[in-house]
Amino acid sequence: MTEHPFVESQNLLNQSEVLRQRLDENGYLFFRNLLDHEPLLRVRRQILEICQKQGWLLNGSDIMEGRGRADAYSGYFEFTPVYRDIQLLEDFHALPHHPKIVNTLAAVLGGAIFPHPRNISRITLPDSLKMTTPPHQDYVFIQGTRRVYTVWFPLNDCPRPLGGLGIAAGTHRLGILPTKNAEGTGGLCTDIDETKQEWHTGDFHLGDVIVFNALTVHKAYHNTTKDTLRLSCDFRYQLANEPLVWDTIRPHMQLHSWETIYANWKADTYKYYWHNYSLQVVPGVHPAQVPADVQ
Ligand SMILES: O=C(O)CCC(=O)C(=O)O
Repeated sequence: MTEHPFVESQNLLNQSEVLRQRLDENGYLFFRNLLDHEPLLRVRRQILEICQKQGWLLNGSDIMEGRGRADAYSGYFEFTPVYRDIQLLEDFHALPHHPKIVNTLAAVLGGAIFPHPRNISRITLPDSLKMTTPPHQDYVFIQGTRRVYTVWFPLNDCPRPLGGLGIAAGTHRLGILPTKNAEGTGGLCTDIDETKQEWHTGDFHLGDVIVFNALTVHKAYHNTTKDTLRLSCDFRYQLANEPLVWDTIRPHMQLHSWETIYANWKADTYKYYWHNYSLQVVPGVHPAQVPADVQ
């Protein structure tokens, strides 16, 4: 297994052709300090307030430190009360529309961008090795088009011990790979030899963003801290004229209807925004049933 620091692309933001070539070559783009901190910290605070209400934070700690209990949840049923409240947050659902993300992707992909509304936030517990996201391709979970891109960023500095991401550079060129059942988020992993990949990784700082193709194999690292929660977001984007499946326009995990999610929002800007697009919706299948390309 070889490891390589992320190739940084923030100096190429006004050179979309070079960015496109780099994305085609490595399967990802990493930008330092792309996003202003204020909206990220606002969402961080709101998520941590929900965690605190649920008793997940360590007593007496400053809320923004995100110091949490390693045993805060042990499965879906204990996780959902918190995630249900996160999915109601207007500021969380506004983040994927950040102009720096949308404009960068529009320039790189060369057309109008559709941000998926199925927004995901993650809370990874300290010392929770079994929950770490295994190596996988997002395509099997998203489907629709192979030209769909994940934008991932942490909601605070995320040095390696807090569990950042690793990208198996160039794996998007291998097509859809076979999957197998696995422990950890998603429950499925790509059936590849991890030790033979060139893993690109590094410490994330607040505001850093990684963008990768849905066929790029990636994984999380263990949160090995004793008492710190790792908070992150993953949002998905594609060209508006490419196909997508119905689940893409449903709330993540479908814990609420959109109507419930919108009930207390102050602004209408992002409510049902996909009605303004002529989307091409195609059928999807269970992730385990997505056929691999013939290798
Ligand atoms: O944050 C994680 O643990 C996994 C993120 C991921 O796999 C993704 O964004 O597709």
